[in-house]
Amino acid sequence: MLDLKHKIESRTLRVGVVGLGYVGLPVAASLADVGFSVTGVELRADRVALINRGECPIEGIEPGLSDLLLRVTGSRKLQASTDYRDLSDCDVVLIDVETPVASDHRPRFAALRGACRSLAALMKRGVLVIVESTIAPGTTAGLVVPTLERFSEGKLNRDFFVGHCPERVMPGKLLKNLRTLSRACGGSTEATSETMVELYRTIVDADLDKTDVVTAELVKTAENTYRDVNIAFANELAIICETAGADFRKVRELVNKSPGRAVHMAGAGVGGHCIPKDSWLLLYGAESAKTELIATSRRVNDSMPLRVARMVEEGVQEAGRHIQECKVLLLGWAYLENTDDPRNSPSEVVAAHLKEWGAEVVVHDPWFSHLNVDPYALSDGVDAIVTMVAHDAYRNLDWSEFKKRMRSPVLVDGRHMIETAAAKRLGYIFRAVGRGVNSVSA
Ligand code: SAJ
Repeated sequence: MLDLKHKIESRTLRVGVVGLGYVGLPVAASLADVGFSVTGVELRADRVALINRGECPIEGIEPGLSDLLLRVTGSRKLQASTDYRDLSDCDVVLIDVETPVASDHRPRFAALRGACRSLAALMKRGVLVIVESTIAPGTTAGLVVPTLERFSEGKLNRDFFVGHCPERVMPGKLLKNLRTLSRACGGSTEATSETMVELYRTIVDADLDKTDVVTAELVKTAENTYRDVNIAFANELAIICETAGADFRKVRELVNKSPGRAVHMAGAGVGGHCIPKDSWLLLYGAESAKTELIATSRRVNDSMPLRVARMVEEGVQEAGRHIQECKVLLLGWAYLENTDDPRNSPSEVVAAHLKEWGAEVVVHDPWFSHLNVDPYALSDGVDAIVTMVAHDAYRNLDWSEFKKRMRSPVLVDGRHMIETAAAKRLGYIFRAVGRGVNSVSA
């Protein structure tokens, strides 16, 4: 490990990064930018070609990433390849491949296993392999190490070392999060953790916390599980407010005045690439632990899109219609406000339920070019409008204009975008997450 520390100090360390996506590309480019020679291996030849031309294959607005990429590929400090053999001379290899969770809530580690197997066959003696992908607790010991030992015929902490440093990327803030968020540096030995801190110190301004591998595996999955459980509490409180005829937002505001309270925001569901899956990764890694809250929280959050679809069905019934003859407009397709990321979007689930019941569904979203049409024209003849995403662009809509154009005046608010009194004054049949049918607005 001393040798690696010297190479880090002198910037002669050769770094490999497997997987040049949201996680791998920013870290590869950042390490290259501080002077390391970095080889990125990516399965997709088209992405490799783009990157080597200094072009950024990541969609969306990522401040600083395109310029950084142009700089480090121009200086050839970063080179991309499809060939694992280009990693054979690397002293440290970061693994940044996808670790998805399937519909059975169990992780699919095929990409991780494949990366370890390909790397093991050619990695040099003494290499430090650091998994940055989010993994279930126990995956390093149960999958990464055995695969590396088996296909390298080497031994952990003798012929190679491993670490886990979970990523905390967020689309739109890839470089900012990388530089400003703390990282757990879980090493297979104390010296390994120290070396990891030395390496990440070259690109991270925040805390770098030495720890063991299992703790590092728990940190990322637990921090997102914490958020999911808190959102589930907010959603259940909203359901209680609906039946109690109260306004969740007012209850939340007054509860949060109490020290140490921070009730999250109830809504039409929980989407994205992290929160819905990390709870399942945590549970998968702790199968022997008898827990209930975490899985129940997932079910609560996953029930919210159906709850919103049922509000549409109730609303059109009140308007004297059957859902199967209705047309519904969803405002928002992204999983999160002011983003163009549709992964695991609650809107997709609401649309599926409504279509299953025979309704026609039209979608608007200013962040998707093919959905960024005139929302008022889109509302001609619809029977219900649903606010699914709290995009800033939806803050100043003309609800009276919508009402004029609709066939039936049903409005369902999934993200606290309209006051109850205003909706009723305009003559809407109104439903909202967290607000009873007769509740008074906050
Ligand atoms: N949501 C709610 N109520 C809330 C908060 C979120 O319903 O109070 C919903 C959102 O609408 C969205 C989903 O949950 O559909 C996820 O929202 P998010 O704000 O958690 O955004 P993510 O999925 O991008 O979460 C990421 C996570 N960061 C990483 O995994 C590195 C999370 O840990 C961060 O807290 C979050 O970004 C953030 O706010 O930065």
